[in-house]
Amino acid sequence: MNLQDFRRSYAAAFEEALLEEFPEQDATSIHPSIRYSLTNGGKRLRPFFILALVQAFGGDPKSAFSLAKAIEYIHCYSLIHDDLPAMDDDDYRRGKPSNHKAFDEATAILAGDALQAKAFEVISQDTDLAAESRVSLLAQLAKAAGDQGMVAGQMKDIIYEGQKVSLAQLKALYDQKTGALIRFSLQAPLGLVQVSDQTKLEMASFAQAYALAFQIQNDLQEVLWTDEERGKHTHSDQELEKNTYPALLGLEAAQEALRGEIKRCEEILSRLEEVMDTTLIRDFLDYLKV
Ligand code: GRG
Repeated sequence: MNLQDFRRSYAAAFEEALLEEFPEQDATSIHPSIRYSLTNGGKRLRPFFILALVQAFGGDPKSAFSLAKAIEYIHCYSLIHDDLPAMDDDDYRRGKPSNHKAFDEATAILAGDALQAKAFEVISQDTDLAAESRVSLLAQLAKAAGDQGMVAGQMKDIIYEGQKVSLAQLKALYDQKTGALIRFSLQAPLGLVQVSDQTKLEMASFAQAYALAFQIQNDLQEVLWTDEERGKHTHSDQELEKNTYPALLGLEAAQEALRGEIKRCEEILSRLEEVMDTTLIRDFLDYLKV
């Protein structure tokens, strides 16, 4: 089965599950703001990595729904907060007004807060998972999202504005800001299926390469794509004097770096072919095209 067919077979059930935690309610509820950001066109990259990996290792993707929901809630919260005036100050996200523009700043802050809390709630309450699994997943998610992961990366991103950083510093920032959640999506589900330590190591390397490629691609799109293609105002990284791959290395070297990470991903998947069906995961490389 290819990724398109796999996504088609789980999309409706997953979307329903994602929204069921936030039923439509009266005007005093935070739910309309949360539903707005959950339904405005995200690719669902991270949750489908989780579902596809479980499938690839012979498990039932539905058994990982709570994990997949949790990572999308954290991702959605991070984008809502990232767009706020105090952060990247973006008026548009996915071609539509960002949450604080469609609602207001206080509501956007609360929507992000509630999404983050819900991520931990859904995992902790999934009684189909063993108690030890839940505790382990909660700890891994907290680490990926918090002061050692995504938040640490976001902090570095803010601190480095207007400063020239080294490539090593930029890589470390990306590994936390974008990498932590992607690495979680590719590593945490391995705890739900039977895999060897060697496979875990290979998947960790794949996750690292994929996450870096994903961020370099994002940097390149910022330079090469129009506002329409990106669904938001472009060139904001340059305006904010942010450090990016093209800013540090130049356009061609940044494109070369992206190709290098994609090649690394392909090589790892070739090695993994012996222990898993790599078809679905290989299809995720299509998202890395600029
Ligand atoms: C506010 C604590 C806090 C963190 C924000 C991830 C992040 C940290 C900010 C996003 C900045 C950004 C645009 C990074 C580039 C890579 C990235 C995360 C892109 C968006 O992810 P996609 O493409 O989003 O998976 P969709 O819209 O498909 O859900």
